Amino acid sequence: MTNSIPEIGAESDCIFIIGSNTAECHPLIARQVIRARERGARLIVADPRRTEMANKADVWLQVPPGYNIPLLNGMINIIIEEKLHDGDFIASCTEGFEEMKQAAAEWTPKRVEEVTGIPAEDLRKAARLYAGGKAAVILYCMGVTQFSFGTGTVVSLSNLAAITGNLGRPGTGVDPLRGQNNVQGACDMGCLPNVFPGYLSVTAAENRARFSKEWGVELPSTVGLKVSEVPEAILEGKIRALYIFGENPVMSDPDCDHFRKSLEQLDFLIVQDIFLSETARLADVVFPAACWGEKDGTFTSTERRVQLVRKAVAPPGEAREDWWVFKELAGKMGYRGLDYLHPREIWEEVRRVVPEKFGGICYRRLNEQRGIHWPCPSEDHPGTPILYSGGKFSTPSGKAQLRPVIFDPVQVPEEKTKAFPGALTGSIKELPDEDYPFTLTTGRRVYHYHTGTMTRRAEVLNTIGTEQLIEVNPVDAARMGIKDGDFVRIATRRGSITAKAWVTGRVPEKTLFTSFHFWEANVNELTNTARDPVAGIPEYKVCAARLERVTPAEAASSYKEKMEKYRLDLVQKTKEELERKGGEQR
Ligand SMILES: Nc1nc2c(c(=O)[nH]1)N[C@H]1C(S)=C(S)[C@@H](COP(=O)(O)OP(=O)(O)OC[C@H]3O[C@@H](n4cnc5c(=O)[nH]c(N)nc54)[C@H](O)[C@@H]3O)O[C@H]1N2
Ligand SMILES: Nc1nc2c(c(=O)[nH]1)N[C@H]1C(S)=C(S)[C@@H](COP(=O)(O)OP(=O)(O)OC[C@H]3O[C@@H](n4cnc5c(=O)[nH]c(N)nc54)[C@H](O)[C@@H]3O)O[C@H]1N2
Ligand SMILES: [Mo]
Repeated sequence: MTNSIPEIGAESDCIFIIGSNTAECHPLIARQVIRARERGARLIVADPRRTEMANKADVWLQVPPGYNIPLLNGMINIIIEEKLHDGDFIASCTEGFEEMKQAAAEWTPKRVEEVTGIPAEDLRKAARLYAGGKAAVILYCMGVTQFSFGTGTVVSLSNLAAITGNLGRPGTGVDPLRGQNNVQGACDMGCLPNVFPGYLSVTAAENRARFSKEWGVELPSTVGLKVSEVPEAILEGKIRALYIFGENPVMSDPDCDHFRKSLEQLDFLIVQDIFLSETARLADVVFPAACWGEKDGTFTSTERRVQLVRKAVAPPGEAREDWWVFKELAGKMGYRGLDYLHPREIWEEVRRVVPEKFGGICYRRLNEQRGIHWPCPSEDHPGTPILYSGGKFSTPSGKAQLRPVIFDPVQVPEEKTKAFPGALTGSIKELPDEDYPFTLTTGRRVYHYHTGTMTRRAEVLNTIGTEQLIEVNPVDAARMGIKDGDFVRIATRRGSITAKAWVTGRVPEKTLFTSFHFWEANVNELTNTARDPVAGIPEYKVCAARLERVTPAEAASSYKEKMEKYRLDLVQKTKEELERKGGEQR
């Protein structure tokens, strides 16, 4: 996030939520939005589904899955045309305005309405509200990024914020709501294929020298693979062994059957997890890990705030802290550089090697206050809740780079890419057709977390969010004779799943929504592996699907099939148990 969470509740007078089901996925941030509303702040929501936040909005833009770029270019266009932009900020703090403006110009309100169905008046209202705010903030999440053109859409958002001067001040900003408790920290520490800790590129010799000096080894100068590139690399024989920790890709990766098949080709698979996940079941070696309440260390939240976590209970059985497992394994392979005694020593190394970001964040201060926002270069520095203060950016020129973003649902014509050489482009990789007439979009429910390894073990959550549901619009349901609670099958070019229909106006016509929380009906058997060329993120949020009603008997046979696929060991165990019991009786 460019700005901090409390600013939303205290300072923002316009909040634009796009592609985020904030109430279900970031309930504490949703509270800030509600606080702001109580102060009179205005709310714009762009989401294909009528989410809780959409219900509370001044304007709800019901964008069809995949059409964010026309919507954003449309808003930019209106703002410039109605002279609502911040000319001073554009002149002194940005570069590339003219080209960006020309690329957006084709998306007149009328054209946006024709292509997306969003009423031109609603788009105008949204543009005026956003540009009219003194401090307007954008909150975005996976409904922006999980497309083969996610990077382009994020660039559109930063274009929108920059032309209205909504950066570098309290209550403004572009805030990606990060997902996991420590995904920000993992990225900060270099759990990415192209950077060392502190986002220092691996391709720059001076960066390699900095880390080599500390670690005493030569470091590779080439960028590694992104998660989404791993299955192909395995199938091509480029990867023979894989070490997975804190991830359950057999359930969470797109077209997961494909992922699973690739794992079978490995010579060796290690999985380190706190539970025996669907992926861990396929491993040669499983390292049981300690969970968050069982270890010391730091987590960095979505607002770049480094916080201490403290061990409350001892890990059960043979479970060990992740860092300890890495240390032991490195030791067995002859490297002693990870021989720390406590996570504090690891953090001290981070401070020493990347002082420009973390130098001033020490355990003493973290103990005294509730976290510090990086960058924080020295112990007398208060931390940085707001990035880009005074309109100064971290680019070589110090100015925000505005970039043209062009979109066509089918394919961006060549003359357009030629006309805008620096442009980011987007098109949807799988549009509905005769065979697959629905648009399928996927995501989360409030009761469960991702692949359910943790939340499906929590009794209370399991009694509320008991089963997979497929959201179907009442008009489609009536046409197809589907009643609420009937069993339905969704099929795409990659596979099929069966679950109960939830007939609801939350989803638009011809659109289906469901989650990846349930192995017995895992939507990732259906999703598309097309991915963003820059970020590598897959197009989880849109693919073409077919829907049909099925009988309870067909649903039961589908359940059995998935049981055998994901829980083969359990099936085997039950069989053995039955045989043993049978034997005892005899
Ligand atoms: N309860 C719960 N909370 C969670 C998680 C969880 O599993 N369960 N996971 C955490 C993680 S890691 C993450 S990344 C976040 C994800 O948080 P979110 O991104 O908020 O959640 P999603 O359900 O993936 O999708 C958000 C919304 O995107 C919308 N959407 C789909 N297509 C489009 C589109 O083209 N345009 C727009 N504007 N919207 C679109 C969907 O209708 C949906 O409402 O949640 C975090 N919080
Ligand atoms: N269709 C569809 N698919 C999606 C998405 C979507 O919106 N739609 N969203 C994507 C997104 S944003 C995300 S973040 C991914 C999430 O995908 P995953 O990260 O694969 O899903 P999780 O279920 O969170 O898996 C985390 C694993 O870590 C384990 N774990 C928890 N704590 C610890 C620990 O301290 N140490 C270790 N070693 N293990 C631990 C848990 O038991 C669990 O098995 O899914 C992606 N997949
Ligand atoms: Mo995520």
